[in-house]
Amino acid sequence: MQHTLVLVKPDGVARGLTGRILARIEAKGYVIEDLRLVHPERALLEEHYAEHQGKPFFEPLVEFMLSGPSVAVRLSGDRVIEGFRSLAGTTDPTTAAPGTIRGDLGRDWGLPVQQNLVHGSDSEESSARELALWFG
Ligand code: DAT
Ligand code: MG
Repeated sequence: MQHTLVLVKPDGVARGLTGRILARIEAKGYVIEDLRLVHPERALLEEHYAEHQGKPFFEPLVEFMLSGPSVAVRLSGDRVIEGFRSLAGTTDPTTAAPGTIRGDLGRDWGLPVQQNLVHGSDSEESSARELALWFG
């Protein structure tokens, strides 16, 4: 059994898609073990996205994540780390496959790619680190 951190990012919360996104996660059979609405501080986001520091999209990404609350979810399930990333679709909503959260619900008309609705941890190491950051 694995755990992962899922975030419904500020665009997903602002567009009122939290329920639809959580419904897809639950329909897949994953278990919501904890859930909270978070107004993150810059320091939390800089740590969360530490691997991207120095990249050109880092600052716009952090600013976007500061633009409103996110819903943080602690999920459990068999192979949930790769399973959720598969459900989310690839990073860019324009090319994310239909049937995925980003592919079906992500807006792709001229919006920056960081507005892609969800985050999911990408390894056991990052899920442990990220769950500690968002849930303490
Ligand atoms: P993912 O969220 O699919 O794990 P990532 O970890 O590579 O993607 O990047 C984190 C976020 O940063 C991603 O959700 C959107 C944004 N991002 C990634 N690559 C980008 C790029 N080339 N230009 C703008 N934003 C980008
Ligand atoms: Mg990532």
